[in-house]
Amino acid sequence: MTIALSKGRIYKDTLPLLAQAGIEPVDDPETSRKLILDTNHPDVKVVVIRATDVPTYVQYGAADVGVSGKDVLMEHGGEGIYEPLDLRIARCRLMVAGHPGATQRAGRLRVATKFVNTTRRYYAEQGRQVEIIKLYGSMELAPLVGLADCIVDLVDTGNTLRANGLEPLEHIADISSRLIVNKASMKMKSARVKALIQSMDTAVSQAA
Ligand code: PRT
Ligand code: MG
Repeated sequence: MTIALSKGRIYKDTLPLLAQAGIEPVDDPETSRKLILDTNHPDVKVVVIRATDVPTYVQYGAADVGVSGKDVLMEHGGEGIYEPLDLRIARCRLMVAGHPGATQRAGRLRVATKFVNTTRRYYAEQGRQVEIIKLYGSMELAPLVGLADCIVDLVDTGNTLRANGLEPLEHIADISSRLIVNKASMKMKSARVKALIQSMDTAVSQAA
């Protein structure tokens, strides 16, 4: 069984949940350059990849399971993937943010974001015409330099927005990380995958 994780907060917060399922990686991705980590089980490997790539690995069965933020799953679309468990980790909110009143002005809003699909869907539901500008990071800069009226980004403490004179304006979705499973693996490796889901579910309840 192969498990796809991303470095950083998801890896850190998933580790205790995997440990409860008896799975412990042998190497530390923060210090090792290995992309495939061995675990205490010879037949369980962990691949460490970019957060946005996790659903793709699971969709194509390159990993049987993975852990992915709901923001990333919404953007990916979820094709070929089951999402059986909310792990309740790496929680934050997806929000529209900008200078106070930024979204009030008439006409077509310019919105900078890396969440292009989700943003398009959000404004389509609102019936509002927007121009979406795709960025890959540092979205907070866009309203400061006049690149966009507002941004769609993840907000946790709000410190990043505040430090740049911006405010959260509209709530789009509550975000947490999900256990995701390849649809074929759910059938072909049913016993192993279901045992993992069960153990992690118990660990999540205990953490709550
Ligand atoms: O960093 P990289 O480009 O490799 O990928 P990534 O940014 O997708 O990965 P990572 O590890 O940064 O985030 C992984 C997942 O963590 C995201 O997909 C979210 O589901 C979740 N998560 C939870 C967050 C945050 N909280 C968060 N605060 N992801 C990012 N942030 C960023 C946010 O984009 C903003 O820049 O933190 C800043 C805001 O934080 P506050 O506390 O200042 O509001
Ligand atoms: Mg990041």
